[in-house]
Amino acid sequence: MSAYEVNFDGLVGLTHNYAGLSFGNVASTSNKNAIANPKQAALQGLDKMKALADLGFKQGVLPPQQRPCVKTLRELGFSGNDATVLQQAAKTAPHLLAAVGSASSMWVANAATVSPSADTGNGKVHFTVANLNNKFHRAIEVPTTSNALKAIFTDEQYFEHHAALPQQSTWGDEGAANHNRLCSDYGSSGVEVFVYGCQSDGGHVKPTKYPARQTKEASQAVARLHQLDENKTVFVQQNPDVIDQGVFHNDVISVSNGNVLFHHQQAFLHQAQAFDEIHRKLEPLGSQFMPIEVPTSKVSVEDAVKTYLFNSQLLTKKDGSMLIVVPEESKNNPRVWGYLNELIQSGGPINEIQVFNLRESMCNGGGPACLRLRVVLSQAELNVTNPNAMLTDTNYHALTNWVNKHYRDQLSESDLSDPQLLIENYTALDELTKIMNLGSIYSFQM
Ligand code: SUG
Repeated sequence: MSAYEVNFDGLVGLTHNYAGLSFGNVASTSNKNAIANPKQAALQGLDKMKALADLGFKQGVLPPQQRPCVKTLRELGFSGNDATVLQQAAKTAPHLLAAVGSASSMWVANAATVSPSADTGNGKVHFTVANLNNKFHRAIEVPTTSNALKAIFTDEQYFEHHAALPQQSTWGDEGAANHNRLCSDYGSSGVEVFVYGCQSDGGHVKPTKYPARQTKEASQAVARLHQLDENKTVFVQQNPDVIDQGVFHNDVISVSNGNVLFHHQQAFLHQAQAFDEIHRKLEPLGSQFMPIEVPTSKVSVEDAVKTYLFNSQLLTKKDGSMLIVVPEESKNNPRVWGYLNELIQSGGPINEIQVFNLRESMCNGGGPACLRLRVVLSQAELNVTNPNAMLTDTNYHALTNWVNKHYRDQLSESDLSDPQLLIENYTALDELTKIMNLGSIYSFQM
């Protein structure tokens, strides 16, 4: 059965800022207090979407969330009208205001884990919203993410939505950022590879400096929910040493597409054993596993983290060869750029590079792959997907105008207590709801 990989990119929200909220994510911590440009951030994201759509790739959009999330501040005991809640939080708990003000839902690789219908027991596309338990500012994304996915993939005949796993560290789940799928073609049954950072039941190696955000228990629960066949599922531990060097999600050190797994030499623990299992499970599905390994001698883990070489997108072109989409930071590093040019001339499946300026997102540790959620859809599934969530020319212009109309071009953490910013958010999101035909996914009243 033929199918498409549709990349749904997160639209950057109006409060995009640098608050240093993600311990273990080097870019987030080191850019704390920098001044952000939300308008430019959103336009940079839209430019990537448009360029890829123009190249013929199917491209969708996921909406941002209402921020600052006054509702969460109220749940934490702040009261009065919205302006009072914001001002009190700014005065007595600025870290909470920063957390509820984050635009982090833009990194939709962390929105959910998605299994295509070709892999699941009941033949539906399965979505499990990630609980993002390791970071408070991200855990509060869950309800709106769930509403948004249901507003886009509504038809219950084709789509099955699962609630996020319980909000407790045993079940720490970061969604598709730690999930790869290998297959011969998108519509055929594939091998789903779940990468975890630690095992909660103790006694196992784990990082010592930075947190492991994905647990094995969570990955196993998602595989059960999605009714995946154990002969087509692999669980692999990420190398704890690289987590301690800033690889906070697996998509910072590896990326898959088709039968290819582009990865760093130090990406996984027991790498050879894991690859052997992938190979064994993929072969009966008619596909030869093709790992492309980047040696440390050519690209260090530090360079991988700085340039996001592996937070790239691998996209299959019409002729079957692959395009690699990298952020400008990869081009600016001579070792990484040298490697990439060698790669595309090596005669392998990846033969073209596209470079994008995603600087605003990159400064918070979000590259091309963080900004997208891959959803494999058959033609029938695509036909029942909310068409307003697809990036057509018309939608691109509507969204660009919307950003230009509503977004500020400068924002710092201290602006989050401005009640006017909240009103700007509500006004903009109300309009976006109509552009994207989302219904009432937000809880504010206009
Ligand atoms: O969860 N950064 C995000 C970046 C997520 C990147 N996603 C993937 N690799 N898939 C995070 O750490 C920083 C926000 C701040 O510091 O203001 C932040 O949340």
